Amino acid sequence: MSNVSELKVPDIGDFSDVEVIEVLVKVGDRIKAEQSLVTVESDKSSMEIPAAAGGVVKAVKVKVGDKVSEGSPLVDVEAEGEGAEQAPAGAGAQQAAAPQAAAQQPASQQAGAPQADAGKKEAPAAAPAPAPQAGGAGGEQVVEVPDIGDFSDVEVIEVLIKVGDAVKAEQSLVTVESDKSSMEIPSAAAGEVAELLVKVGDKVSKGSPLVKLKTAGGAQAAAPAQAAAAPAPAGQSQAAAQPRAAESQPASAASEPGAQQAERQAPVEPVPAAAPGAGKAHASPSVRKFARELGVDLTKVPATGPKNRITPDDVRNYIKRALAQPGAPAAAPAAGGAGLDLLPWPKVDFAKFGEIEAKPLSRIKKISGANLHRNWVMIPHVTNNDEADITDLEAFRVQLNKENEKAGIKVTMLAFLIKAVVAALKRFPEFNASLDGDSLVLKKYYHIGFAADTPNGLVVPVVRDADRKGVIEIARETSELAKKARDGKLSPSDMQGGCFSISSLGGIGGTHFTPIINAPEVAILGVSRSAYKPVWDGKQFVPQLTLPLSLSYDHRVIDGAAAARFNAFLTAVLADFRRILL
Ligand code: CAO
Repeated sequence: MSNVSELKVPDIGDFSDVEVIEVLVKVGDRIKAEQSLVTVESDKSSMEIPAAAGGVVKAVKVKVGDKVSEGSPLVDVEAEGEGAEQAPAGAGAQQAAAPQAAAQQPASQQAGAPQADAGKKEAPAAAPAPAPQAGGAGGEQVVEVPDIGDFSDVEVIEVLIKVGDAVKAEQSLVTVESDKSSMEIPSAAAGEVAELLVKVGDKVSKGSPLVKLKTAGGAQAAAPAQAAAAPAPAGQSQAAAQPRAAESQPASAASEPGAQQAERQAPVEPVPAAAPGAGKAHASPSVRKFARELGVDLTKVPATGPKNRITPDDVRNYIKRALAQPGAPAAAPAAGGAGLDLLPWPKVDFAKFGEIEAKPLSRIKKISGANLHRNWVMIPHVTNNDEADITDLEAFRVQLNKENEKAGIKVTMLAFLIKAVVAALKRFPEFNASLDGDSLVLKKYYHIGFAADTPNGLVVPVVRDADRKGVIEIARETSELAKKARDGKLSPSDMQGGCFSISSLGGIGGTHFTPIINAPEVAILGVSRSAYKPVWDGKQFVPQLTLPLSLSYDHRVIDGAAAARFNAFLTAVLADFRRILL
């Protein structure tokens, strides 16, 4: 008899709302109890979540980029016959419990709790066992591995500091790794590194000494220049050893969606956290983060570390090699002549000419700016301008809105444009594609992004599966997403997976403009303000409501003729929406 159970994320302490970086099973897979289902990662650790029961995977309920917490559904499995496996802990499949201690504890530890069972234990001495020896006058302090539950005898895979470094409280000292997860151990105190007490390959457990620090007065006496690394107050020093739940993203995600997006996912980010196969690369969280910041796909980086692990140097060397290749955008002129041998940016003392105010760029602006810059420099853009006759469509839209007034849903031109773009993408599939080296990845799904102007900068929420939605549903969704964008509440998944973007400035003004392609997409449609124009119909001038369309395309992928055809098709659909049915 068929017996399908839902396997969920088990109790993993405070380690909540963490991102899925890899899904390790697919529908049809035959899995065993304890087999890893997904890998999750916070900024300081990663872990695999094991199955509580074995069977055949019937449905996978998460995807890369999703955030999960305890109780989040992961997969449905169908138990097979009498031999159906259960987790040793006997947990029902519904509870998906009992991940191996080695996998579970570090997560909860990382998440702010050496209290692996947060709430059950008192916040234990996450601080190193010996109380800081440093008094007000300073001294030396040995920082040890705090209580990290059953996560014992684990290998040090990275030492992140060296003798002489000024270390801040909470700064990561080493990365340790078990067979299922890795985590960084933070310092309980601030000071100068006097001696390293571990090296790569050592096994450590709770209480293992990691580093000897010169703290406070001692450090100052020895090296006054290090004063900036002021030791944390005692209370803070205690807290320091508690890896922090707060560092798992939700708070900042909520407040800085664009920045998150830019860091973690396309289109405004270089390499999604979900880069295909990235999770399969063997690397510590800090190396993953480093790679993400630089837009490096870890699956392409040759590993030289122990057990085939990717080290920070492997990432650096990969980038150096990539830059040295002929044609690399940032290659130095000497390395092949492809570099931009530009004059330095002009430095002007503006205050000499009048009153000024320096205002730092928002985080979203800084990150999206860097992405826009890369896209502008790396993609050979061409923009094809056209005009669509939307006289009838606008009349229809106004009529629809009158009819639906009570329902409170405003049908926007943007919603019609999304629908029309989907029809055009179906007709011209190379526009629904991304370049991957020498191949073109053609997408069979239709997720359309739209640029939204927010007080903090530009973000690009995505309407998923727009081909399967009607205009009214799309209008509702774009209005919800635009509101979330303005409120700074977009989640990373709201901005992922876009195939093609629309930038509509129609509500504001302008005649035409050159939108910048949202890499790795290959085209973007800019829409300006519609206006009545006199158009000759063969006998007379008639008024026509005309919508300016500016299609920027990646000329490496799309020829000028194809772009003109795409725009012509789009204008035909907008002029007579019945064409969408053809
Ligand atoms: N021509 C003329 N009027 C237009 C129009 C067009 N192409 N598109 C919209 N309008 C009008 C609408 O009819 C509406 O007027 P009423 O308030 O009188 O009904 C008004 O403009 C506002 O339109 P809307 O509520 O339908 O919003 P929208 O769909 O135009 O835009 C959104 C939504 C999220 C795209 C918009 O708020 C936004 O952020 N636009 C800026 C995008 C941007 O910054 N792009 C540049 C990126 S590159 O730097």
